Amino acid sequence: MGRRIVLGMLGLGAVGVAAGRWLSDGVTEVVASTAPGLANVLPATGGFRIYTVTSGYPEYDPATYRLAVNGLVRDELSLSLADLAALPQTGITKDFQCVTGWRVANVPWSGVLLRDVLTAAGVEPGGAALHFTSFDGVYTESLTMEQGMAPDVLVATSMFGAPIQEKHGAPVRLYVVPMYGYKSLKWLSGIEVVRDVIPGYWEQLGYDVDAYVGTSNGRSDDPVV
Ligand SMILES: Nc1nc2c(c(=O)[nH]1)N[C@H]1C(S)=C(S)[C@@H](COP(=O)(O)O)O[C@H]1N2
Ligand SMILES: [Mo]
Repeated sequence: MGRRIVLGMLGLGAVGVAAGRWLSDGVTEVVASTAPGLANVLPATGGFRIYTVTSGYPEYDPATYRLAVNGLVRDELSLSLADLAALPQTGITKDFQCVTGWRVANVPWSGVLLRDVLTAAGVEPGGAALHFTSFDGVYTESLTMEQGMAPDVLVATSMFGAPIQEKHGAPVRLYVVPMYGYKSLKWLSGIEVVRDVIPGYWEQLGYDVDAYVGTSNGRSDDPVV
């Protein structure tokens, strides 16, 4: 996957790092703050800003990548990329909106609906919420089960007709259509079915757990649905 210098591995957390350097595709300024979207800002591409709270993109091997689905489920799953590709594929073209204000219109995504993954695992009684983890080792997210079972929440493997790029969360990220971008966790490695919502990374720092575009976080953006 190429060598990466990941500052996070040197023990530099995201919040609290005033500035750093990240060396990969050229030298890039990395800044940090406590706003979801102004964490570590790498160069903008196609209207997107690239965010990571760990000062780089975590490495993975496509051959050994697995998405773990566990917790209150009938069958724990460990899904390879081939397993994900074998599940029903769904395409969704919608806007991507960050709570800090930027929006990219009409982004084509595809992958497996989260509800299809959950159905394959079989949610047990009492499984009322979802806890998502990233193999960056830091970022987390949450949804209620009802939110996660909606027909516009994608375990995305493709974006703009191509495999998701590393900077956008390769090989697998969430895309939660109706919510601000911080819900769309990158570098997805785990989906745990739990009883109660566990607030995610930015939510522990004060952002709304229910992150609907247009009604949350004191913003009034046009909804993307
Ligand atoms: N693992 C991880 N996922 C993340 C983030 C992050 O810092 N780390 N940032 C979130 C935020 S605030 C936004 S707006 C989107 C940005 O997606 P992009 O980096 O592909 O543009 O990713 C979200 N998912
Ligand atoms: Mo964001």
